[in-house]
Amino acid sequence: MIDLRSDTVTRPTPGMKAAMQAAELGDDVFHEDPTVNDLEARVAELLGKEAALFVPSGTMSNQIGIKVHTQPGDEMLCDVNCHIYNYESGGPAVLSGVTCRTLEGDFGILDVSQLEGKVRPLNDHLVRTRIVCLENTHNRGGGRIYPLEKIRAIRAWTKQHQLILHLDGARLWNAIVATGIPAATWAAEFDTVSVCFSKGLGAPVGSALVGPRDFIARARRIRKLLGGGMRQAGVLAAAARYALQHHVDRLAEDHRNAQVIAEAITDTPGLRLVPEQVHTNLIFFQVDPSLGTAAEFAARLKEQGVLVLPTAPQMIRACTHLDVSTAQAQRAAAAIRHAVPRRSVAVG
Ligand code: TLP
Repeated sequence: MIDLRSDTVTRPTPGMKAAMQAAELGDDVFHEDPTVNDLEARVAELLGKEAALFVPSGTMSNQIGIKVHTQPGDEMLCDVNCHIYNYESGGPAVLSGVTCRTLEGDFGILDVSQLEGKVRPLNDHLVRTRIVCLENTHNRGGGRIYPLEKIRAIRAWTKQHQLILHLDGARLWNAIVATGIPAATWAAEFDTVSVCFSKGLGAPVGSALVGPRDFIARARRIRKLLGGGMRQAGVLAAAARYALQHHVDRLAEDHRNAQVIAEAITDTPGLRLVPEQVHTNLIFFQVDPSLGTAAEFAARLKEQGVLVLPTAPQMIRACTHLDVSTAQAQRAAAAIRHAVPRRSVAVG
């Protein structure tokens, strides 16, 4: 099977497993796991922040971030399709008592003009506008990369209004590789950043939350509260460290493979890329109802050994990653072309 459902489906490589096996371990709740400590130091340095916290998932990382930054009754501003609002089980409401005010981004990308006028005045009746969350690359935006100048304009605006700016950078690595803009340049615009090792980087588990030292100390406490204090977590941190060392630059291959699949979609009548351009490793496409539903189309691809993810009645996501070779991307492209019945062409 060629599994294009998500870049979370990768399995640790032999090199990664060897690194996990060799990891020096201790009890991380006592701050005594040398591998976790080393990973946290490296990630903080890479992102140009004072400190980092290793956590089990991107969801926990984002939600700890929101909880530390807010009080119940606060409000978060975000794009309507962002992961934090849609796919984290209502975390801001459940865990932090925070309401979300959503804005219609352009495939996930907000312009500062959309934020203007959205800060609520101080008034006993109103929620307190407290935090803005962005996502880069944007998952439901089709893997879109946030233009740095747009982030900078939003940052200037959040500073002006004394709001927190948090980044869900689950796939920030893809943006770094696609643009050549270093991690620290992106992170400099945010108070806090969450990054994942378990997406394109291919680690089995793990994310990191980075920010100022006092923020991370408070985040550590919330991680414990949520049951995310892990003991000999170095076995997982070793995988993340290996991924950082070996699997960042190769994301360019995933982006090239995504183009191979995108081309097949563009060439195939009845299928349409949404958005029309694929910039990183996520490919979203619409299935014309004449070809059936997204689920039916996905079932036809499955018969040919390709798994994709229906995300709406007529929408599908495909995703390239570490466990998809160029030859497999080409096979998936051929399967897509094959899954659409050829129209008979009148001859003569
Ligand atoms: N995304 C998963 C699903 O939850 C949709 C996927 O397959 O893409 N931020 C972003 C932008 C994400 O895409 C994800 C995972 C997360 C956060 C959450 O990470 P985990 O799964 O580690 O909690």
